[in-house]
Amino acid sequence: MALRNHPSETPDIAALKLRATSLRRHMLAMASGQGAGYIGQGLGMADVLAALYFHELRHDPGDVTWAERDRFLLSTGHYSIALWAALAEAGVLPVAELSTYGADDSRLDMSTLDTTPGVEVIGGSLGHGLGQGVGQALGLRLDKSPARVFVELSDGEMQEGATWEAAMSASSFRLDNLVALIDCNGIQADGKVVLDMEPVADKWRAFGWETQEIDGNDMAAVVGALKAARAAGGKPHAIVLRTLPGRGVPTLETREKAHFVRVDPGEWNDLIREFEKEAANG
Ligand SMILES: Cc1ncc(C[n+]2csc(CCOP(=O)(O)OP(=O)(O)O)c2C)c(N)n1
Repeated sequence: MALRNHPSETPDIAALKLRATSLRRHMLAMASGQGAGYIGQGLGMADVLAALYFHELRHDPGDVTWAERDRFLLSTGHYSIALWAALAEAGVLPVAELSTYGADDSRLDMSTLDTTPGVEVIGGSLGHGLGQGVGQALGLRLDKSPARVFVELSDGEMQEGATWEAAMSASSFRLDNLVALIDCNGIQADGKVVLDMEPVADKWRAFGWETQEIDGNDMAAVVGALKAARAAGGKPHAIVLRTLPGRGVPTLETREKAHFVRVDPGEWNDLIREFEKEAANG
């Protein structure tokens, strides 16, 4: 069993940042190839995905059904562009296949399909990831498995009752093998998050979760929070991630509508040039 990742006490932050840059590069190539994509969110979550797939998760890219693997559940299916980039970078999917993103018959849909290797749940209908994560965490505990479950969910999904039913269950069942990664990017479709969810961290604490709140685009902070979430203690862990949609591409960082980006072919080239300039400056 060749395990690519084992969380070490001395993570290589510089190498993880380079992975995040690589994920962003893959995402821009995918979206420009298709002419459109849910890229704002993906760019915002690139640092977290890099930290997970290249540091925190115990997984085997050569055997995505390994029973003891840590599970990563992407609750927001439309963030699939970020997952495809991470799975390809990790060696689960061929990098060449990324160019099929969003095309008819592609395995790399604009929303997740559970037939694609490395996908744990379908996330097209929002608000169900955390409940599925609770079920998986319970099942793994019953099996006495060391595997942990990481569920990504969005600020928009916190407006769905099912999320809080799951949150209540997780603390009631004392699921300390469960980590919620809450992407607070401040947008919900083509506007700001509709309902005021603040104070987000206090809500999770009130539901019995061990809660941290960090800058989700600060690699050292992400790795540190994931490390802290390894502690058992009878409570599920929530990490509230403040991320910037479009992170790494200034025009997208300041774009009012960053949910679904469709621009002209020439403009994609401009965005890629901007990204490479930023990436070169570190
Ligand atoms: C149950 C459900 N309702 C509505 C939608 C349609 N929908 C797709 S993405 C989206 C925006 C959700 O906002 P958020 O989850 O915060 O994601 P972001 O805006 O950051 O992409 C909506 C409403 C859906 N996929 N599932």
